[in-house]
Amino acid sequence: MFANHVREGLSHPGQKQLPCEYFYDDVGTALFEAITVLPEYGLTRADTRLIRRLAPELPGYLHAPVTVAELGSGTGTKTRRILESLAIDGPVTYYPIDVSASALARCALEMAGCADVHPIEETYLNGLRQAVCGRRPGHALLVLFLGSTIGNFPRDAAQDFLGQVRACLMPGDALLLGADLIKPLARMLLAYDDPAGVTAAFNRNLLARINRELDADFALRNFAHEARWDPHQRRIEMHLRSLNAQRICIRAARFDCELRKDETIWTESCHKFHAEEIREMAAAADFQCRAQWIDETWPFAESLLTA
Ligand code: AVI
Repeated sequence: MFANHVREGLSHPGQKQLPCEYFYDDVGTALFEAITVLPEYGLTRADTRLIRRLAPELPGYLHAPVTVAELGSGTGTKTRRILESLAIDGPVTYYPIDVSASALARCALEMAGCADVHPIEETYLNGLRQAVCGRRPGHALLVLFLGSTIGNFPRDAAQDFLGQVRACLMPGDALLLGADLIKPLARMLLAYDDPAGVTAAFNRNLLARINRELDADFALRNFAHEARWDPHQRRIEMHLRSLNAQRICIRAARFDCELRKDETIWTESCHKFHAEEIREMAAAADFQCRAQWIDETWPFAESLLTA
């Protein structure tokens, strides 16, 4: 699978690309955790601040008892406040959904005190379908999709994804969606090109992972990290720019990749939103936006969308 995706992406006509979901091996996950505490990357702190603010209000929008399913839970750290707040009105069942078994194991340990935890090691929608099958009769389902992961989808895929989540839900269920908002350009660029070079290391680790897992010979020092803003698509793009003409051998993919000097490999898109755009996307997916909380320090929105 990984080998096929790498071969396809690097032989893509025009712009070479690699899928961003492969950033998150153990090293990539550790580097991402470091990104979340960088002073230049305010996104995760804004998400956490908003969750702290909205958690006490959430039960007012939902009929207890509540089952919570979190898409891409990781270790679930941010979710504790929400579970604790919902647990005031009765026992909460929590389905953390993630492809990382180690993150789910930590999550199950840490959340055991505030909910009945059932980890699901799956992709988002497959996991959600499993959680829906496991929901108890009479429970409202609250789906969490935090951290602006929606921004890493192409815009049309994000819209489609919301529609697919909606199709899993029943009236009275809800989706809490976190999305990063458009802010001044310099601030957005610095968040993805920090002076300490953590994001650059995160980006280059994708090549290091290909070396480790697919027996390739990328020389990481021959690639420069680049963050660009595309004003039409309203997204930061991360690229790796080849500093010279080079040929890379990826043995396990039975593929040789040729790069020209200054040619780039596009590794990630991070779309940014206007608050009203999120409400429009929600409406187009047949959700109603019941509430929206916005962080003023780092413009970021948490939207509660009901089915
Ligand atoms: C996971 N995701 C929301 C992050 C983002 O900001 O789009 C991934 C990331 N890439 C570079 N820095 C952070």
